[in-house]
Amino acid sequence: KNQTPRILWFTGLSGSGKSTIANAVEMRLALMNRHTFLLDGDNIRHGLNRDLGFTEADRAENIRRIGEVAKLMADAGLIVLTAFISPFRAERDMVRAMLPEGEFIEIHVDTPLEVAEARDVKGLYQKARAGKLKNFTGIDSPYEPPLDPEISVNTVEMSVDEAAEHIIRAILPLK
Ligand code: GGZ
Repeated sequence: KNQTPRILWFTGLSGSGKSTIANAVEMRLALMNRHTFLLDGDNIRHGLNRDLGFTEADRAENIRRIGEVAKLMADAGLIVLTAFISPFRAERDMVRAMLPEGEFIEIHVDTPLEVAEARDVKGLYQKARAGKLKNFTGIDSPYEPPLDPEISVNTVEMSVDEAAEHIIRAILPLK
């Protein structure tokens, strides 16, 4: 496949490992002298999208804005990595449609709900099960897994480093 990756779009459940793996991929790209930028909850949901919550409409708007920002950064010459749950196919496909064929790389961080919930690094699943956190993805808000992602990583079988290596190999050669 002749790909020129511009946006590496990570999607998966809360606690699936999106940010961790995206960081590991970004580090490898930096070692290859690529200019990158990682968009994640820390720099988007606390800033540009601080007005948005977790209703379906707000999540859709969250992803729409992230897509527009990622496109601008890609146009500026960066390889953009995004790490958001991005639970809906429609919004992921909308971003895909903004770029020429082969420039949008959808990466499914395929961690089963049971595994993410068992890890529960931030205790959010416990809160969601207790009804203290509403509209939680996988509990009482939907996640639509990609049907045909460019890349899928199984975090049960792969370590963070193995997943990052797998992703780098899949996007080579970089132009
Ligand atoms: C899902 C939530 C929720 C609800 C707060 N549902 O594990 P985290 O903490 O660090 O990642 C989750 C993050 C999800 O934000 P995104 O912008 O990636 O979501 S989306 O793409 O659906 O718009 C979680 C935290 O925010 N969080 N409430 N109700 N995750």
